[in-house]
Amino acid sequence: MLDFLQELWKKSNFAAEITKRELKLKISTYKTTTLKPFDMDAKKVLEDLKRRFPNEPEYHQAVEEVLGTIEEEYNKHPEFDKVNLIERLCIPDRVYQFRVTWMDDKGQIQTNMGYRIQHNNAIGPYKGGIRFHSSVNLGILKFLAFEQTFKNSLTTLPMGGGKGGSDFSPRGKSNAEVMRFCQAFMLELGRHIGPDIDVPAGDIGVGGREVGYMFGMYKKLTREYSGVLTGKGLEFGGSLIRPEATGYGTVYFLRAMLKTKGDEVKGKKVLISGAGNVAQYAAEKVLQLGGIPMTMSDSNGYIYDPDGITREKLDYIMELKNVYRGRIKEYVDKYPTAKYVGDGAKPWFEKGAQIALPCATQNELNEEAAKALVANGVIAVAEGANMPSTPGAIRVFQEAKILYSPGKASNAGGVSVSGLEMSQNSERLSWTSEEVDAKLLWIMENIHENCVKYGTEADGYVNYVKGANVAGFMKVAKAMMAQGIV
Ligand code: NDP
Ligand code: 2IT
Repeated sequence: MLDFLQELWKKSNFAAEITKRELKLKISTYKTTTLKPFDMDAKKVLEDLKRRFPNEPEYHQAVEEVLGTIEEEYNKHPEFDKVNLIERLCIPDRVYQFRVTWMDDKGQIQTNMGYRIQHNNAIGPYKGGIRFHSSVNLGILKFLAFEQTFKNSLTTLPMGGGKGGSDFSPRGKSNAEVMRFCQAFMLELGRHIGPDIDVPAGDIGVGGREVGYMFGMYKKLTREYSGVLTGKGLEFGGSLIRPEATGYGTVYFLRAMLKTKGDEVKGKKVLISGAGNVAQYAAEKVLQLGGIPMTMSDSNGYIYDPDGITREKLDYIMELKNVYRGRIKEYVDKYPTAKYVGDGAKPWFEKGAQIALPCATQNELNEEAAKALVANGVIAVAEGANMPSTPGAIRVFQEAKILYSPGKASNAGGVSVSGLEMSQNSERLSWTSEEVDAKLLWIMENIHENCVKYGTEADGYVNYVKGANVAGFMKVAKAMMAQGIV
């Protein structure tokens, strides 16, 4: 008995010794890093995420951009770190991953991967698009779901963040193949979503056609008619202005940025990338405001029209892309004074423009391209796509102190009108285009105001990245604090 007690005493002393040593180590670490207990160390959080989730570079990139700009604000709130809020915000609530099996037109069985990331639902049901593109993987969707959480928070509407998709590419597939794929995808996804749980919508490769097929299958599976998806057709619960919303919203945001300099869109030449949903309606709004779109692109290359892309020419592009599902290079067959540059070239090196609107995909505008834009006299860059500028490019824009807005602020118009579609579905009413457009404009100007509020630096330069991240973060953080550790 005595032996046993002696042993226990030794052990407890030994344990105390270890604790003392750990404590000393902790104190010396705090001394060297000047961190207080309950301060977030952004570098360490990022290193941990990289170790736990390797091979997801886009996810790391998106997290790094946010942590770098919210660290100061976060550390003013010791209560956040006490409950490890930062890891709970960076790591998705839940990830679904599944195989999608479908039959092609030749009767062969194809398999693709399907995913849905439910990132955070502190302020509303998970909400975010579905992407169908051959490049889709888990890391890309995790970056998009993470970004979506902050973007949705900025909109003022009650929506959490999510994203999903598949490495299936609708390009070159028949309508019947696309339909069979969408049905097979929904067969799996359907059990994880719902109008008050998770509400998907479109993104790259997913437009009205795909949303319609997925909605049809969800309805069949659940025997329920609900607003489970947004971006639906007007005949079955879709909202007016949803197709236009992302592009229009981007240009409303651009206009608000230019206004801070006493400037306007009128008369400005604009380089646009992409030729899909966002790019088309960004070009339309630029034209309406008296600007001149000069370029559009797809993943094979871009067209440059020295005479500008007029309304008539944009109508041709819309028909080419939306009806015939053609390629942008066909533009020069119709308008031979324009040029086409292939081999995946980007439009950023063209001279003579004052504005750039990247509206295609992530990391499509690198440091070299940013330097060319600044050198060629571009005064404003508004992102229509998600994370199109690389970190090096963002540095170039901010060091040159030109107007630059990150996608989570300037492309939030799309998800905003999705939120308005959810409201209309809930009240079983449809609003007019004028009503929806006015609300969209108000939301975009409100996001701009918040960016100015949280992002204005000592010399008056507005760091829109910081503004958007801090404003988006604070709302989600406060909601998470109020809801306890769940
Ligand atoms: P679409 O599928 O309608 O159009 C995408 C366009 O970008 C196409 O021209 C496509 O060319 C091009 N593109 C896609 N991938 C690449 C690539 N890897 N390299 C170069 N070009 C590429 O998609 P959206 O217009 O809807 O989306 C564009 C961007 O906007 C995405 O970043 C998306 O996340 C973002 N976004 C979309 C919203 C929406 O409501 N739709 C809302 C907010 C943001 P190709 O035909 O060759 O693939
Ligand atoms: O990136 C985005 O904000 C979208 N693809 C739109 C999401 C939505 O739910 O409308």
